[in-house]
Amino acid sequence: MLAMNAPLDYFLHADGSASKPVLTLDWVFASIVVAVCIIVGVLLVMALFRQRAPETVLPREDDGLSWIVVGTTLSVFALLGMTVYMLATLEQISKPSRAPALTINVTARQWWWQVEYGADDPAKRFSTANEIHIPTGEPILIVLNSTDVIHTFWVPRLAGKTQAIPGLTNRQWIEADQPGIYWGQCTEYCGVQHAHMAFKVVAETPQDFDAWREAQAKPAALAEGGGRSVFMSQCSGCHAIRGTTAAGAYGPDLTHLQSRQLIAAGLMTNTQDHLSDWISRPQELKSGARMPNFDLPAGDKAALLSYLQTLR
Ligand code: HEC
Ligand SMILES: [Cu+2]
Repeated sequence: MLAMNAPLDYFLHADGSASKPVLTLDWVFASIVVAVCIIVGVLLVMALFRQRAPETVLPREDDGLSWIVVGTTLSVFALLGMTVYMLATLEQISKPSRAPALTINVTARQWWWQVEYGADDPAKRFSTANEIHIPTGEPILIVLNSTDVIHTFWVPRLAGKTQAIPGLTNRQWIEADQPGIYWGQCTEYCGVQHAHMAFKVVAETPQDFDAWREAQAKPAALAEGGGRSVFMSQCSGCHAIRGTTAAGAYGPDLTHLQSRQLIAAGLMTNTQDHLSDWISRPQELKSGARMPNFDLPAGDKAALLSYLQTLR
């Protein structure tokens, strides 16, 4: 039932200009480190097996000094070179080549990601969760905050790690060359459900992105029926549904819940059964999550579930 199925090698690829220089740096550094280990190993084995005539006297004082000089010089140059290369890479990825086309506010929370898209027109602003859509081929600015503890935002294929710290705003830019789904994960231990704090970056063509954005900005379709009033009485304190009076900001915005493929930050796929299970026992599925178990009468539960299905 776990929906986190990021490919295992997801951190060994780079798909945008914020991550490519870092991946090259990784491989260069890894090669140097492995080469040094091999050289040291070979020298050690050679020294261990070197035969010395039994009558040999202890080495003279200057014996071996030239090797020390060679070794030290090589190390100094290698380390210096690596430092310069690393600083150059950091500089290269510190800023995108042109101003970001879009700014997305991401707030890390125990244990999910709130994702907000701003707009000059208040009617076009919206909030979603755990799924960040971006257009391809454009640098995107992620403005990071946290409401509780320190988390770390990491989409390995698109950029390096950036901390989300309460009371501090950090910035990270990302860019995807090709449409695709790029897995992200909180990479700073932030409590028991740290491992279940995943998210997805969905990169799509600018046209697809605009269509998505337009659909998300719309309020929820009007739905009457019992389910809506169950939602208003039980859930609206924590969850917002734009177009209704539900304006809770403690949990994910559910206006377009059905447009998301996963729920509870990558824990489960978004199916009717999983939603039903999630509402009944979040404390068993994601123990410690900030949503209580709901033991609703069967009729209310069924009505609530069909109401949730209307949130497309
Ligand atoms: C005390 C606040 C609170 C109440 C009340 C509450 N929730 Fe939640 N809900 C949360 C939080 C916090 C999360 C995020 C949990 C996580 O992923 O760690 C959440 C997650 C969810 C999700 C998954 C959304 C997503 O995109 O991942 C659904 C669906 C949901 N709640 C439905 C409901 C329903 C239906 C009710 C009413 C029966 C309800 N919630 C009541 C706090 C609450
Ligand atoms: Cu976290």
